[in-house]
Amino acid sequence: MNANLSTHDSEYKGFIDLRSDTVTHPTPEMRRAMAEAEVGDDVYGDDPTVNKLEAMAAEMLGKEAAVYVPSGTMANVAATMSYVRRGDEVIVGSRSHMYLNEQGAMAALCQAQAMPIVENPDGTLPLEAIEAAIRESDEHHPITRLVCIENTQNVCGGQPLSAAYTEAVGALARKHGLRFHIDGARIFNAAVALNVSAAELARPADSIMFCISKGLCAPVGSVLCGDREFITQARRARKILGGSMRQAGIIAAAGVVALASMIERLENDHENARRLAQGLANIDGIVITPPNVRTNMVYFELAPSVPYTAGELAEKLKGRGVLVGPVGPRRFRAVLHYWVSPAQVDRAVEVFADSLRQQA
Ligand code: TLP
Repeated sequence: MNANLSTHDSEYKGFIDLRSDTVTHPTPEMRRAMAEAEVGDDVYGDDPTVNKLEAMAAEMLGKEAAVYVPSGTMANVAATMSYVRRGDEVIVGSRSHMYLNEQGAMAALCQAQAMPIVENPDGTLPLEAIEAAIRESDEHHPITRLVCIENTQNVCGGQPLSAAYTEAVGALARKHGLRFHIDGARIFNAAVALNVSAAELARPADSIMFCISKGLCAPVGSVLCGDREFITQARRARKILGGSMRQAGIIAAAGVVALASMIERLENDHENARRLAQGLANIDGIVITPPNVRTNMVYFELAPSVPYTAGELAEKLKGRGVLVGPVGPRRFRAVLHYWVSPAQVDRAVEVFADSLRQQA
């Protein structure tokens, strides 16, 4: 582990907080950068710190331009809104954030409909299924406009999607004249896990968004990247969505620190995720699914022998200082991040083991 930027004991009211990487606080370096940030009115393009964050993001993702938005959800919605016309269809994963967790924004805000495709266990959308979903030209049909993938794929286990797979989706999109967007909320986790650059993972796509507010520890926001023309459209979409901010350099400053210094250390979170998975796998009553942990997420289930639901167990764990999110009646997700140290991982495993022993 990188000693300086490894992981730190949680500061959150004494809890070991495994609910998400969205719970991360800014680091001391970020707080200093925020206090000292140069700012201006970003709607006039006058905020030097926002401009710096957008320029760094565009360069790191290998795109011409970028726009800073308040959330990952807004980044996905602004991207979709920039591409589609009323009644168009969007090919998207059935377990993706864009399909499951954005309140149907594709329909509600973009006037498009989703064509959900069931993911493979590794988080990829089968290429044949994507191709089969593309509508033939017929006046009865909507027009297929856009294909979206999620990298890492959260609900499938934080799975990183390879550059070769992304290339294949890009080739399919080009062949059929579709636009291609990546929800790369955790693209840097994927890049670190696969040992490739984020730009390589983004290259075949017209646009990609990533979050600075998750494993990278900045407090607010996401960055949407693409070519200049697309970003002009996305800025318009951000405006109508109410996401244009003024002296946003205060929060963008943390993003600049994140991009400069918080990426390589994500490997520590992946190592801690494997440590947690190994610890949990040794406890009677816990089944890790999928068994291979690739990035910073660990999904697991209670064996049928355990006489409690995930919600009931989560309450007991909370009473003992461990916060973990139930994601189904018997299923949990634990997410590792900067504010969980290896010692806290071991402590969390102990608390799980004890709580399940008491229940037996
Ligand atoms: N994910 C959150 C929850 O909303 C589920 C989490 O705790 O994982 N894309 C992906 C792949 C995401 O996981 C998320 C957030 C978003 C987009 C949205 O980002 P925000 O929360 O900034 O709107």
